[in-house]
Amino acid sequence: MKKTTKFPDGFYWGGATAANQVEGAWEVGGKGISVSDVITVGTHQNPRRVSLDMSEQLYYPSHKASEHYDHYKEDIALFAEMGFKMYRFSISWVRIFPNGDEEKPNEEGLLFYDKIFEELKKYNIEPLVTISHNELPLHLAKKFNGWASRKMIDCFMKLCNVLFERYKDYVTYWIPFNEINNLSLPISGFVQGGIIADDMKTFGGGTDNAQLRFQALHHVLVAGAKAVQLGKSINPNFQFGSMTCHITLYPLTCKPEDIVLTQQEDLLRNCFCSDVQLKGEYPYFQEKYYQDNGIIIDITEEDKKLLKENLHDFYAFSYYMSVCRSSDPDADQTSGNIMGGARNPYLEESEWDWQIDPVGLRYTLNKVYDRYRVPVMITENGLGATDKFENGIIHDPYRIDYLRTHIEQMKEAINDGVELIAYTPWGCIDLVSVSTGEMKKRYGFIYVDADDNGEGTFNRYRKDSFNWYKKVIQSNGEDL
Ligand code: BGP
Repeated sequence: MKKTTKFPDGFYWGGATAANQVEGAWEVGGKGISVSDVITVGTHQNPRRVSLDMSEQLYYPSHKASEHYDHYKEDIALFAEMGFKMYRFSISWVRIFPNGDEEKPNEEGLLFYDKIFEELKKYNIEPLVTISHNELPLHLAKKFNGWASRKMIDCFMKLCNVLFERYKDYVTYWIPFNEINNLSLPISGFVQGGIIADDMKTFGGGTDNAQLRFQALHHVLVAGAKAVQLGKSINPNFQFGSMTCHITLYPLTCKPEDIVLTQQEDLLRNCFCSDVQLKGEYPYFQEKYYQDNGIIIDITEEDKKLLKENLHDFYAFSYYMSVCRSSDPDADQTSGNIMGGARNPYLEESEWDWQIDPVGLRYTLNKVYDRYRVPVMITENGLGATDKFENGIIHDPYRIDYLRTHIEQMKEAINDGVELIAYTPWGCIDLVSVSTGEMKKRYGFIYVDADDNGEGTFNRYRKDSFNWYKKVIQSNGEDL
C-alpha cells in the first residue's frame, strides 16, 4: 500500500511579498523613483502602461500600495500569529540607492529594513530576501537603458555589498532576481530590465527589441553569479536561489508537432535561466535560438568563468497556472491570460483567466527536481480573486480550495522524492497586482481595506483563509 509522506520537520511555511507592491510610501525616507513607480494602473482589459510623466495621477494604488511601510509591525505580528516560519520580501533598491549610482547608501532606507529584520527575528521567522523584484532605479533605466548596459552590473553589486555586509547575521537565503526568466519574454523588458522602448503603450508591451532584451538578461545572469561570489566571500553560509516564473506547458493534443512545440518553448521559457544559474553554462537550445534569430550576445571569457564557478544553491519558482500549446494557430493563444497559450478543457480558470492546475504543481516539482537535484522552494503560488468585504468579515473558500489542492499535490511530490523545503504563497497580505496594477486582485490571508484609487482605512482584517492557514502550519500540513 502506498505510504503517504508527511511534510518534513522544519519545513518553511510562510508567505511572500515585494517592496513595490506592498510598501507604499513611495516618496518617503529619501526613496528614489523606481521603474515600478512609473507604471500606470490598468485593468484586465486595459493593460498597464509606462508613463514617465510624473505629473499624471495615474499610478494609484501602487504608490500607496498596502502601506506596509507604516504597518510593518502589525503585519509581521499577523504573519507570526499564522505561525510563519519564513517570510519572503524584497528590498527596494531605490530606498538604499535612490538613483542607483550614488557613492553612499541612504541610511534612512537601511534603517527601515533593519526594523523589518529585527521584527522577524523577534518571532523567529526566517527571512528570504529578494534583492531585485521587478524594480531598478528609474535614473539607471534612463541613464543606461537599464540592464541593456553592462554598467548596471557594478551598480547592482554595490547594492549587494551593502546588503550582504549589513544583514550577514540576519539572512541565510537570498534570491538575487525575481522571476529572472521573464526577461526572455517580450512582455517585461521595462518591468524586469528597465529597458526604455520608444513606445511603451501597454504593460511592457511597447516596441520590443529582442537583441537588447537578451543582452540585458545576460548582464543579469552575470550579476547573479557575481552576487553568489561576493555573498559567499562575506558569509559562506549564504544560500542563493535561482528563481523562475514557471509557466507549466502541456501540448494541447498528442499530435507530435504539438509535443515538440511545447518542449521547445518549455526549454526556452522555463529552463534557460535556471540552467545557466544551476548548471553553469548557456544551454545548447538557447545558443541555437540566438543563431536562428540573428541575436548576438556579448559574452566574455570572464563571464563564462564566473557563470561556471558561481552556481546558485537552490531552485525557487512561482507557480500559478499551466497553459497548453498547439501547432495549429487557430487553437493556440485562446487562453486569454497574460502568459498566452491555449485553454485546457480539463481545468477551471480564475477571474483573470489563469488556469488552476494543482496536479500540474506535482508534475512541475518532479520536473525541476529531476533537472537540477537541489532543494526546491515554491516562492509564489496563490489565487488572485475579488473578495467581498462585509463588516470586517471576508469569506474566501475559493482561496482555501486553491491552496489546499496545491498543498495536497506538494505532499504527493514529497512522496515522489522531491526535496521541497519551503512554501511561501504569494501576497500573504493583500497588495497591488503586477499585471493590472489593481488592488482588487487580492491574494492575501490578510485583507487590506484599500481600493483601486488608493483610498481606504488601510486597516487589516483576517480572512477565513487566515485561520485555515494557521491550522495548516500548526499541523505541519496534516490538517488541510
Ligand atoms: C509574479 C510576480 C509577483 C506577483 C505575481 C502575481 O509574476 O513575481 O510580483 O504579482 O506574479 O501576479 P499578479 O499580481 O499579476 O496577479
